[in-house]
Amino acid sequence: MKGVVVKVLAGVFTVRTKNGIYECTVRGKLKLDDYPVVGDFVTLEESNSHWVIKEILPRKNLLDRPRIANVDQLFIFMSSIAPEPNNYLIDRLSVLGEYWRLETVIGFNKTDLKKSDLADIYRSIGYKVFEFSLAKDQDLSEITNLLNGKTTVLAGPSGVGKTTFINKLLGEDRETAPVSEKTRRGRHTTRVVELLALPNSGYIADTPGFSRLDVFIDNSSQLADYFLETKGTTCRFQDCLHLKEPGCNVRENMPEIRYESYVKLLKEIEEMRPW
Ligand SMILES: Nc1nc2c(ncn2[C@@H]2O[C@H](COP(=O)(O)OP(=O)(O)OP(=O)(O)O)[C@@H](O)[C@H]2O)c(=O)[nH]1
Ligand SMILES: [Zn+2]
Repeated sequence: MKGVVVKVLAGVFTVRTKNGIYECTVRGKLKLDDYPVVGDFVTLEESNSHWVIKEILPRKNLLDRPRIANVDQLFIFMSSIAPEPNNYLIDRLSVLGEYWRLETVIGFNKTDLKKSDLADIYRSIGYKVFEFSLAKDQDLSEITNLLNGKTTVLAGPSGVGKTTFINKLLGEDRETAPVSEKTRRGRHTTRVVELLALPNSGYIADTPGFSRLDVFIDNSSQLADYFLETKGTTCRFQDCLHLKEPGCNVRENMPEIRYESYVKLLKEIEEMRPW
């Protein structure tokens, strides 16, 4: 039987299959690297009347912190106000999205309170940007269509409305947890990553901590490649970090606030280097 690991907690692997949810263990002693992670496609077999993960199918990708495999899409989730959107956070997340080759979309919630100042900038760069209000009875089908059939990670600061969004998406289709999980803390406080099955098809994961992810690009000259607006632009200078060189066309392709983030990220990466 095949399935997808939707949660890992205390050695119990929750696997969703066509026939329902199974709580599984792994076979014998595995090296830590061989353990299944959330998002893994696995095969199961029954052994002594309980279910065991027999095999992990090849991964398309593996994000770390949080560890989650086979991610298709990154949904950068902000609010236009309360809290104010943090463009530096958007930029580091968008860099991660490019680094992991994820489809990346950006959403600004709470447009009932304020129109987003940043939406047009990210649109001009080439990102798909949504502005919406979860407080209103707004049609979200454009967004839900984009989530269909994919595994999406939701990343954004606290208070922007991620939980409200997920509850709205799942609505009455929200699955109840298996009996043995009834004592778990609510999802609001839970700090483990969990894939939630969407009503049609696809999964979404709220990713606590994802926004804190370090940028782990070890060659600073590559950083600009992860800025979408520089795609297809080759700098006319060799070994250019696009900092001071007059006439650097990579720099010219970045909107000012993106360029500021680029410089800040570059500094962060250089400071992380042990040499
Ligand atoms: N005005 C307004 N308030 C909203 C909207 N969407 C959500 N909220 C409110 O914003 C607050 C935070 O929403 P949550 O869904 O808990 O935010 P979150 O991103 O999950 O935050 P954490 O759980 O801390 O990660 C709640 O009081 C929501 O009712 C909106 O579109 N407009
Ligand atoms: Zn340059």
